[in-house]
Amino acid sequence: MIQKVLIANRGEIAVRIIRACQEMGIATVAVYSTADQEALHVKLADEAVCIGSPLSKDSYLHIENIISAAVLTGADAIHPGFGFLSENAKFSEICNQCDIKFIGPTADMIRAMGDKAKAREMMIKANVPVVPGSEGKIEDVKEAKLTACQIGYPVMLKASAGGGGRGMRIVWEESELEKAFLSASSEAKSAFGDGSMYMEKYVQNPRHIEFQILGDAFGNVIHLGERDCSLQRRHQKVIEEAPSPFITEDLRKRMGEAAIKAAKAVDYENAGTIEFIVDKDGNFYFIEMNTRIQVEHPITEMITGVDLIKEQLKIASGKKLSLTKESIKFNGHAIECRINAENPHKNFRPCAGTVTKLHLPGGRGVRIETGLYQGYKVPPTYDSMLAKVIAYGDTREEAISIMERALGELVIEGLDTNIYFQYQLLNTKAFREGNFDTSYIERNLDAILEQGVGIDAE
Ligand code: MV4
Repeated sequence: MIQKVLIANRGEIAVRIIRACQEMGIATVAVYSTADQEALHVKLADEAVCIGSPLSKDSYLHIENIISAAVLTGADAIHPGFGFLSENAKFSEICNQCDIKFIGPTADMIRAMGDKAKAREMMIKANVPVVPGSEGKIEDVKEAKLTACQIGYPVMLKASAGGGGRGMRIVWEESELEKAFLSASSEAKSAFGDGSMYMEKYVQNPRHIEFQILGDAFGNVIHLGERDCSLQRRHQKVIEEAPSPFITEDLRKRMGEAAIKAAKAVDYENAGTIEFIVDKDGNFYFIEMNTRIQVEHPITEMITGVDLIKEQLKIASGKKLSLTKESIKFNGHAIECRINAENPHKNFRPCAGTVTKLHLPGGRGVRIETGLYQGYKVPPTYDSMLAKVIAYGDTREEAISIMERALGELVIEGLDTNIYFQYQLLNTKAFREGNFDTSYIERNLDAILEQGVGIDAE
């Protein structure tokens, strides 16, 4: 059993993990950079260790410093949260070599799924639908041309080591292919140290639907339904919801089965996410698997009543999943709005500064995940996400009205935020009708920014 967890992260996710540990009677160790001395996670943890200077590479990405902090405090497990070292196979390996349990999948699993071409190959073998494309990696321009010819244009070139939108190129016709292949590959080589590429048919304006899964050390795998993450801007999710307003009960069943098949095929352990894209005709395709807890995990928690962080801790301590397919009941509808320190009217330019005034909403159906408090100084060094507002209602309509009400109560002064932008997005006809895809925000940015609140909703 795990007795003390070091949280190798910061911000709201560090706070979220500390809270789960406290409820389970597990001691907590926060780590922090010198920019985070006053951060909430440092105040809430039982112990805190400074691991370096503000730049992530000198602190939250500094493996030796984090392991030293764990050894020094006698932590027997490390929770990596998301981002930073959460999908770093080397880190997972080193933790376990030091007899510190990494709360997540094995290094081999992280490595396999981190290689997107390999993941795709494994899914093909497991009979999980993937986008038509190359079997594995594409070695050169000649092979790229041949493959594109077979699947037909437009195609998408993707870096095996990429993911989350990095190292991708859309290619509309053969004349563009050579240049795109060479530039994407060299970009990937310098960004990830791996220039290998694969190819898929380009699916235009897809929905992004992901399934939450949990697997234990005994080969049991369950899914906890889907999240619709189609509302994004530049590969940053803006609003997520569960269940998806787009997919039918039949599609949900088939996608859920495919997600379980995917996780079982790789013998997955701990929490993970199977990402699919879904085209306008309802065809779905595996694109990536994320081997971490995700930012948007609370919406799944709201509709299932499952505490995913506690499940991660139980799985990591070798317990059998107590949840079964039959025991998981889906209820109601949850929406998450990410609140960022940014100015939507200045190309979403991020900002830093002191929170001079703060009022967090509450009441029925409202959940807030944040590391903010009044007087806290938001450093300029890290991600701009300040808080997540999660609304839960019996129906999608109720969840939306609870979210609108909650955003109206939320006050964050001293920084630019996207609170009003979220309000405007929530009030678009497309959102109200559940009729949007992954390029909706970029295509309609001006209209969204002009959208009033409440009045033009329908
Ligand atoms: C695609 C695609 C269309 N066709 N693959 C972007 C991030 C990475 N996870 C995969 N992505 C995409 N892959 C094919 N074959 C469109 C996207 C895509 C996207 C996917 C999910 C969520 C938002 C997106 C925004 C733009 C492009």
